[in-house]
Amino acid sequence: MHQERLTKETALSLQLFFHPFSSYSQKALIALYENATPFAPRKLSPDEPATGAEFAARWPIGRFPILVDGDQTILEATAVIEYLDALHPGAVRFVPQDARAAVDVRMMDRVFDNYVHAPVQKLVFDALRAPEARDAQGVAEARAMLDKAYAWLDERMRLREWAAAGTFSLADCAAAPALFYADWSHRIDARFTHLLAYRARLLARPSFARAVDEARPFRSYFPLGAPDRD
Ligand SMILES: N[C@@H](CCC(=O)N[C@@H](CS)C(=O)NCC(=O)O)C(=O)O
Repeated sequence: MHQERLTKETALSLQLFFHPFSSYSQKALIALYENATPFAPRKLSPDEPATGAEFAARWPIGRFPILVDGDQTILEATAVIEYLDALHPGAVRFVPQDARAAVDVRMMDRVFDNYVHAPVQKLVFDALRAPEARDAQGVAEARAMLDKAYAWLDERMRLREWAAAGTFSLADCAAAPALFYADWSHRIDARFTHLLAYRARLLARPSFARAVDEARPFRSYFPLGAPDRD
């Protein structure tokens, strides 16, 4: 009984500073939802200036999500998931114990962040700029990067259900929002059937489906137009 209360109190010490429509926030939310990990949602919104002020004090770089656990602040969605896996583990483990499998998972997490998520952000941030401040060359480079990433990932996913290690992992938490918004930003060509099927599997995963549903009210914020196919 005492142990149960302690476990609950420890878990409730978790706070996530995030926004539901933010792709990197969704990456962390997937991990929390997978294991039904209790946490206090600290939504960043103009209606919550105190939350914004606390977030700014904790992380001057200003990128979210961040996780707070007691006196620890964990920055970067990958580190948030690694932290949850190590210190608040649940039935779904995000980084395998096996060293080779763990490297594969971390490698694919980097692939999704660097070669899908980053170019998508470039396209989105560029679209939010005033027309005279836009960066045509940077946008063309981001689109070219996505084309290369889609082709590589399509082959990678030809015989795989999940991105790495034969099981749902950190890599899939990274992949889900990255591929979700990638298709909205630079459509994944229909010939990439394995990649599109993987994206559909991610969307069917209850943890990500929940994050997508919670973000629906904010779709009008998407500067490139939010399609209603998802
Ligand atoms: N490398 C960071 C990226 C986080 C990130 O770029 N978050 C976006 C939202 S998806 C953000 O904070 N945007 C606000 C801004 O750029 O001011 C991570 O992995 O968590």
